[in-house]
This record gives sequence, C-alpha cells and structure tokens, in this order.
Amino acid sequence: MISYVYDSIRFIHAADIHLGSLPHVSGELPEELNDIIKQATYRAFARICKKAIDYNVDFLVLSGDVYDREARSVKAMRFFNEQCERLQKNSIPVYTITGNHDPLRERGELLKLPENVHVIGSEQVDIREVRNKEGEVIARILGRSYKERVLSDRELFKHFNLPDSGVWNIGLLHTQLDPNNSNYLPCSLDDLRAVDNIHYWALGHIHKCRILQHQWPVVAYSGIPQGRDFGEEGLGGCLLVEMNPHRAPEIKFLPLSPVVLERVEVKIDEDPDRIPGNIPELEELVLRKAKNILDGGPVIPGGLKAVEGEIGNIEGYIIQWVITGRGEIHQQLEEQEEEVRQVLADSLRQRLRYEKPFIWTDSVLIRTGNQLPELEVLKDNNPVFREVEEVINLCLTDRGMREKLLEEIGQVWEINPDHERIDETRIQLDDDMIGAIIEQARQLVVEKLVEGRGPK
Ligand SMILES: [Mn+2]
Repeated sequence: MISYVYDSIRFIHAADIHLGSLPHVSGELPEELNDIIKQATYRAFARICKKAIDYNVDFLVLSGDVYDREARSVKAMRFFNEQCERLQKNSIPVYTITGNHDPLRERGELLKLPENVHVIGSEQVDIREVRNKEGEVIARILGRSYKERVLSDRELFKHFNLPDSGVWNIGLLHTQLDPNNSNYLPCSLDDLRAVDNIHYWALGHIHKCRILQHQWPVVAYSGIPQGRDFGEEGLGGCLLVEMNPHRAPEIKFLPLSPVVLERVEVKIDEDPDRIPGNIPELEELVLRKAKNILDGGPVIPGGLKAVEGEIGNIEGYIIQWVITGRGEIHQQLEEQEEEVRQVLADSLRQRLRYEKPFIWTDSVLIRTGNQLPELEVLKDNNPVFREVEEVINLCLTDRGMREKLLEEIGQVWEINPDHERIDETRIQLDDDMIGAIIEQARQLVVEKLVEGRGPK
C-alpha cells in the first residue's frame, strides 16, 4: 500500500541547458573574457545545482536539451554527472526528459549516470514516483523523451492520464506548443489545460521564460539559462516552484546567466538639446547607456519577480549597440558607416572591457536618419503627407494590404515559425520586423518627399 503525502513541495524547473555550446560573439575577445564565454553554459548549470541545494528543494526537473548535440561531448556529460553527484549528496533527485537536440540513444552511455538521475523513457509516457525519506510518495513525474530529432505524436498529451490527484503530478514536455508544428510535439495550451490531474506542466524547447498559466495547472517555460545569440538575448534562469494545497502556486525566477547578451538602442535625439555632433559625443552617449546598464542591471523576464539578492551574479554583458534617431550627424555617419562602426566598436571595447561586470561591444549598428521638419507641420501644409500617412496606416492594420505587401517583399525573406529549421540564407520575418520595415519605408518616403521639395 502506497501512502501519498499531499503536502507542500518545492522544486526547480529548468530546461534547454545546451551544455557545451558557445555564445556567439564578434570581435577578437581578450583571453580572460573568452574563458568566461566558453564556460558560460557550464557555469549556468552549476548554478542550477547550487540553487537546488541552497533552497533545499525536493527535486529538480529538466525538460529536455540538457546537451546541445546528439553526439554528446564527453566533457559535457562528465560535468553533468559531477554536478548531479553534488545533488545526490544532498538527497536531491533529478528527473529529465531528452529533447530534439539530445534524443535518447539506444546504445549505452559512455559514462554511468549517478543513481539520483532518472531519465524518462522514449517509448511511451512514463511515470516516476518521487518519495521522501519516509518512503512516502510526494509527487509523480510524467514525461516522454525524444528518441529522434522529431516527436510528432499529436495525441501524446492524452497519454498523461492518471488515476487520481491524491499527490502532486508534474508533466514534462519538450514542445513548440503549436498544434500545427509536427516536429516538436504538436499540442496547444488548451490541450494541456484539459488534461486532468496534472498540476504543473514543465515545458522546454522555447528558449524564453514564459508563464502561460499561473494557476493550476501551471503551464511554464523556464527558458534557456544561458543565451547564445541576440535571438536569445536577456537574462536567463530557472524557476523555483512552491506548491501548497492551500495556496496558489508560487513561482519565482532565479537568474543564472553568467553572460547576458543584449541589443541596446541608443537614440541620438533622445534629448533634443544634446544631439551628438561628432563621434566623441556619440561615444559619450553610448557610455552613458552603458553606465545605466551597469547601475540598473538586466530586466527579469516573464513579468516575474526575482528572489531578493539573486541579481549580481552577472560576469559580463555582450552588447550590440543600435544607434537610431535623427540629427545632422546622420549624413557623415552614413557616408562612412563601415569605418564609424569599426572605430566606435574598438574604442568601446577598450573602454568597457575592464568594468565589473565587463561590457564587450559585439558590434555597432547605424540606423540614424536625416533631421526632418515635424510630420504634423508637414501634414498640415501638404495633403501628400496626409496621404502617405493613410497608406502607411493601412499597411500596418489591413490584413489584405499586408499580405499583398509580403508578396512583393522578395525572396531573401522568410516567415518560418519553426526556429529549428531556419534557412540560414534568408532573413526571418516576424511581426516586429514587418512593423519595422513599414516604419522605415514611411521615414524614407517622407525624407525623399522633403528633399524633393528643394530649398525652402
Ligand atoms: Mn533547446
């Protein structure tokens, strides 16, 4: 006879560690920074294990892609095992499924896993029981690992069936959460909500932290602990979850990334009285932004709160500065764009690399524009500008117009919601990008019209 304990439990949900992969950085990195970058994914995982011990959790769940490649590196495996042994010494079990990046191999592992690590099978939905020291079941973990690089079972979620809810039930899924995506476990948020007796869906695969449902059943992506490019920018971490039968679930974000990648906009006309007129002034403006980053720290994702005192483990930032706004300096920046970008990047690297945390300038992009008369004034004086405004608004809001526009936009662009199968030779077109293109078109048309009017 199994006795269930339906008391409060505490666990950590993490996913997509991608052990051994490297953040992509431009420029010749000094050796000491290079070492930090190389170690970043390892250190992020070591931090997960340290947090598990510090917060005395009942168990740790990992929702797939612990490793970056099917051919797992021995170094990464050894590191994973060593860290899990630390957890074993503290009586913390680890439950993991494999994802599309590290599907379960049929042949044996090169290294033996510590006994506290439980890899959930790939043949069907498996159920594992978590017991306390008294041998009572405190939770059940359900999941299914990837056997190949794809898992297409549209009905898989239906196999997460349980006889009762007398104990906490946690479902592990590595999914795109898109019913039409047949590669990465097609299902919808509503599908998961409808499954009886699951209390927490611990999801992996999407690399951004997102809580899709805060109440039972909780549906959450913990995100990637250490981002590797600007598509995975911002602070990464894991989720500390506390479930109590008498209260709403408590979910807190634990920051982990040793290195934070960020794209930062620097608007030259942010303060109209201090628009930079030369490169040193522009550099000063970027340095002020850098100081704000060092003083303010990164933004916590998912609208969550970080646990107090948890910020401050960041060793450095990799930043792409995007210079925008309008001013007279635009003309010169445009004429010598390549050199300006190079000179600014070199100088910023030298000036910010010794900060604590360090700031390494990945690159500088110039997206400035000519100074223009106020659009409102233009519209008042000339109906052509009013018409431009109308067309632009139509492009932004009208579906048919937008589709027509997309047909015209050319073959270098691609709309592909499957981020694993992106065509590297094409530019990805999402809603933000379409909006930005339309906005730039507006600027260009207005600019050309103004210039075409000749001297006033
Ligand atoms: Mn992943």
